[in-house]
Amino acid sequence: MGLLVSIVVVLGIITFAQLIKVFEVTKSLKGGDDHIVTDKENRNQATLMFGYLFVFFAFCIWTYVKYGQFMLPEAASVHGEKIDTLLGFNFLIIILAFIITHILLFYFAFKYQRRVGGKADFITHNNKLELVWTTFPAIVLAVIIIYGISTWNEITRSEPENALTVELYAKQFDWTARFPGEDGKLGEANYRLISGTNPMGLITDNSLEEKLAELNEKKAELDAKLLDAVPDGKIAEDTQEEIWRVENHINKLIAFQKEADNRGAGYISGFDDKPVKVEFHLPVDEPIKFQIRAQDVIHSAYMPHFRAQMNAVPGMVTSFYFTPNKTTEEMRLITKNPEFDYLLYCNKICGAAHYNMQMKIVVESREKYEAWLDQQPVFYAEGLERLLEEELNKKQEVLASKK
Ligand SMILES: [Cu+2]
Repeated sequence: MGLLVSIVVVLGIITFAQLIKVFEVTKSLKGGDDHIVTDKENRNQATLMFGYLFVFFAFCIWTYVKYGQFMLPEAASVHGEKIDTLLGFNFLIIILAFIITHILLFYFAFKYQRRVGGKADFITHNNKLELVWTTFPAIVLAVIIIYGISTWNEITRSEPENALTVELYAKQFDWTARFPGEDGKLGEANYRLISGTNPMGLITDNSLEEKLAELNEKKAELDAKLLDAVPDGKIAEDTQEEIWRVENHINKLIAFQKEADNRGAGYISGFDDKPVKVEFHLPVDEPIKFQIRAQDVIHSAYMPHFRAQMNAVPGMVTSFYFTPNKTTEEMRLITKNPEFDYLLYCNKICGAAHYNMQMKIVVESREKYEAWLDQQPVFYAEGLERLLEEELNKKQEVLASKK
């Protein structure tokens, strides 16, 4: 079928070309020069061009009417209203410039259509024109930029007090949200602690121990391999390098433990942290501080309904604060869509399954939020009590030794 269609298309093109040839040959037989365009033909083209202006504008209005429904609904955060006003202001300027320039463009094409014997003005330079078309856009741009920067500063500079801190952790290809436990504090994290059971690299006393045990085991294996290898051979060389890498890793982890010993407190705030997948909840009308991290490549935490976006960069912690001011239920009424849900997306094309990086966000009352959080399992449940006890014993020992 595809082949048949292509054959028909090719034959059609050949027929059309042959027809044009026949047309040209008959014309040259009749005599007369068809290369001279008459005033009438020019007028027709110019009128069509001006007419196109109205068709084009009508098309623009039609696309807005038809697809305008896919624009984001009203903002669901306090600062979101400021962003929307800023965006509206920019749109106003852009649409005005669009209408004026297009009317001029097509009107001039019509007005200065070619006429037999017509002659163009010869202008090399015009200071007044230069001044107008430099100053005017400069002023408009300055207004846009100053308004934009001041809005951005208003949004990002006012770090709210007593904000609930939530971590958003990105990796190829999913999000994990982490909520603080009873202590209200998120535990520290470091990429050197990342393992199968600790994908976010949380630093807790037990995750340090587990990772150290894993690395020591690996080192023992490598040591044995080195003994078996031919001395000074390629395998020996590679194994030695690997051993140095593992030793370096072990030393870095021991440094973490020493740091804890020096300050006389272990890494305990991470025990009761609650990492959650697929969906997370937020209390309405309370400031939320997001701390954002990435494991592998640059991702971006994008929550369009709250007008929030911040890059997730490996090796650093970025943040964004906002206060959600409409619950999911309220937003369902506003959008008249009973299935409406807030979403967290990844907004950097970070790899093959980038489109999978999505999390549902439920905004609800403080009571419902707390009930939800209570049901989420803590990061290290079994060890929590034991390690807290050990911690207490250690502190007492330290106190006793000081005495
Ligand atoms: Cu991503």
